[in-house]
Amino acid sequence: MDKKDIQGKLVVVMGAGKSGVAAVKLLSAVGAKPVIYDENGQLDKATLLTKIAPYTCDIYAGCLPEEVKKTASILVMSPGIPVDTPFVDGFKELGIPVWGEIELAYQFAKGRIIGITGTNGKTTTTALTGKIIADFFGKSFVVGNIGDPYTDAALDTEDGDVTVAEISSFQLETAVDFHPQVSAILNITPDHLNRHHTMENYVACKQDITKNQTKSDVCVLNYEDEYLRAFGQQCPARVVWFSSKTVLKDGFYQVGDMIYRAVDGESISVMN
Ligand code: UMA
Repeated sequence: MDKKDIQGKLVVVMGAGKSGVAAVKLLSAVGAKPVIYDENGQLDKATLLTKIAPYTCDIYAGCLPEEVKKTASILVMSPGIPVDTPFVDGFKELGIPVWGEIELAYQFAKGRIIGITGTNGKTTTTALTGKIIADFFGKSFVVGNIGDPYTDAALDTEDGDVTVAEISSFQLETAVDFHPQVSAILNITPDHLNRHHTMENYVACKQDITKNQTKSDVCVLNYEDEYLRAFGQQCPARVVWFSSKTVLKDGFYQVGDMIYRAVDGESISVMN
């Protein structure tokens, strides 16, 4: 999105945690008019204002006035807040786009993205990938569920940069145009079912990291995961498999202490 398209527009940021604070700062920096809404009626507004300094905005705790809702251009959700609620439906019925904080960052970020999801191991994988990218390119941006909101870094990214983003299923629910050039789904086991209701929804959410990818992009998948092995057949991106158990004909696999790369059945050792 071009900054001029959002200048002066009222944006409701829902949630006053890390994501909400970073979203308000980005929106203020690009000239939008953010307001924060949090369902916690006991919210400490004074502390929140110190977190969003040097910017400032209206804060609504416990209730959002109808006139604010009606004049909003976008609703930006924090990841911890469910989206299948009458409150969020109300925005959708008014035709107001509902974005997650990741989508907001993506709209203003530059460069390429590696997006990493999965039930377990994504924080470690994101941190290690960020280190590899920083060693190779001289710098990297490591963001997302790992604890540093993408919106904090988005405006600092430039065309040649690589951002490594840990993306949770909550964040994928509200991604719209978010398009990583490389995605990875490490594994899928039952988790967060109170939020996603069924395993089917949760699996679909994880797979959605590829929804804007094409065959020019790459999706790294775990060959040992039954959901992912099936998804590999219909994945919109070019799949690169990895396995810690199976000697693959194509992909990366581990035998003993060694990691190998196989192409058309020909293997070379990559590293110990
Ligand atoms: N709130 C509401 N209504 C609700 C729930 C919460 O108004 O129904 C308000 C709370 O009062 C609070 C705010 O929302 O003020 C909290 O928002 P949040 O829960 O989205 O928390 P943030 O501090 O913004 O942190 C979020 C992620 N939290 C969750 O996904 C629950 C952090 O992931 C993430 O690091 C951070 O954004 C930066 O992007 C944490 C997490 O537990 C680590 N993630 C889960 C996981 O890893 O399993 C998915």
